Amino acid sequence: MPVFYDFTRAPSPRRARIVLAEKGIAHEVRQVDLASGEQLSDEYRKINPACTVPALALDDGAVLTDNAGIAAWAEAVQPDPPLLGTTPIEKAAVASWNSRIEGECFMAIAEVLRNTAKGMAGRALPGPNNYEQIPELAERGRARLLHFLDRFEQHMTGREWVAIGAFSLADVTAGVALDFAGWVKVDANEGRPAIAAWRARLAGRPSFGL
Ligand SMILES: N[C@@H](CCC(=O)N[C@@H](CS)C(=O)NCC(=O)O)C(=O)O
Repeated sequence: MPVFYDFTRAPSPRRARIVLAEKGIAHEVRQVDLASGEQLSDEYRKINPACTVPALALDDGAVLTDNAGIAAWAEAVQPDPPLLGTTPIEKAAVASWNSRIEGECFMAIAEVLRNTAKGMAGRALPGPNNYEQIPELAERGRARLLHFLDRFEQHMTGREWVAIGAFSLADVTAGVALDFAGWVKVDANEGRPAIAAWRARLAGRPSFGL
């Protein structure tokens, strides 16, 4: 059975956790304690040299070391329910929105958090190398996040799901990202009724409670 390397509180493994749950893919869970730096231990580096979670170790010994790989693998081994779209144009829309949300929203939040949190001093980026915090990046990240949310509210107005006419990976990424925005004290629902209604739909899915 695949082994899923997780840290329950962190947003990135939550994305993969939701995908595995939506697909009904059985797996064992091992927690990697990011709070105590276990991701940097020699033992975990052997599993994922990038020192990040999520990672998914497959039965044949292959290790998938990021959300992109885990989602692609999950869709291939368990096509139902589809999360990456079914027609060519749907697949393009899901990939495009997923990439935009990662770059314009997820990364903007991470910029704020990682460049301000005292516990992340010297660890402004995840991974095997240490980087100092740059306070200006936190300011820029907050501005980028707020601009993204305003564009996203316009996009979600009159829509049920983010990328296509059905729940997809883009909803997973965006839903987790907007919960993560709470970590930097941004309430994505405030003054944005379309986002609030869509998040209420997401909250009704058991996978989002994991
Ligand atoms: N590209 C990775 C990013 C994963 C990532 O950044 N994970 C964070 C937790 S949210 C991490 O492992 N951080 C370790 C650290 O901060 O040292 C993915 O999405 O799969």
